[in-house]
Amino acid sequence: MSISKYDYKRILTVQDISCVGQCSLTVALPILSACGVETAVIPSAVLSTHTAGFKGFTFRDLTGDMPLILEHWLREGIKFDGMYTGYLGSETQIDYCIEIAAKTLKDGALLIVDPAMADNGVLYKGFDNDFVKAMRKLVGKADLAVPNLTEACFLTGNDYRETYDKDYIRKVCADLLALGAKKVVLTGIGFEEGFTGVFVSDGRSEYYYRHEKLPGGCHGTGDVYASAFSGALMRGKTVEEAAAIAADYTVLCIKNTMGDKDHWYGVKFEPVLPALADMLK
Ligand code: PXL
Repeated sequence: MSISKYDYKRILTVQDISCVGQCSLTVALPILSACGVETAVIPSAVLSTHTAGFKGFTFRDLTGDMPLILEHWLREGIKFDGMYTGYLGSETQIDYCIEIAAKTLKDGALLIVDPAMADNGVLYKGFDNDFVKAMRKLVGKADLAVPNLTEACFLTGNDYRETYDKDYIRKVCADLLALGAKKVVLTGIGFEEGFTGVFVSDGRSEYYYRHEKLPGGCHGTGDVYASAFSGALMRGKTVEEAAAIAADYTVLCIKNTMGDKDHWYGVKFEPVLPALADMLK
């Protein structure tokens, strides 16, 4: 096998570890590694499982470790080419993420924010309006904000709709950009029966990538998408290319999981990781 040479980048991802459930760090770390990107992590909390469907999960908050980790990294002069934030557990963690980004990102590095906090019109268990308000600040610092439509509506105060036209989506994007985000990658946006897609806008230009809509929702697809998107960006793909690659990979993951009733808690993303690596060649 030949050794492939490319611009090798280091990304930091900050999110929880759900020990079982195929989401957050147990998805981000393998996907970013498969993309060929050095990945550093800050686990913001450790849960026995994710919170969407399991009962009685444990939750160990690691907020107190975040400033200590940052202090050590500053002493070591550790810097990153990118930072990707996912599910965070509190307003304080959001503030630490803003500080970590300000102090550890190299010039020109990208801050990618997935405001993982809601889906299907409702906030996940444990989140409230104060958290949404704090998340607006982090989204405002993002080079790339990667929300689904529910998250985008909570962030901007727009009514969540199941059906809509392009002008509604343009308004939601404009309101996200008004928070300060430089570019928005809105996931799960469908204008036609049987299709969904990704809508990308920076207020000057827009791009829409349509893909198959598969029946039934799968938990964890937002984390799969944001991880693959971040990995593809770190591999030098354009935002539009990365948005499309991440969509194609997420569809593959869902197809690989559909029909397995025992696997309701996440997507079987591992068997199709080689396809993601191929898309980045
Ligand atoms: O997939 C997002 C996610 C991440 N981490 C935890 C969650 C969820 C969604 O419910 O509960 C702990």
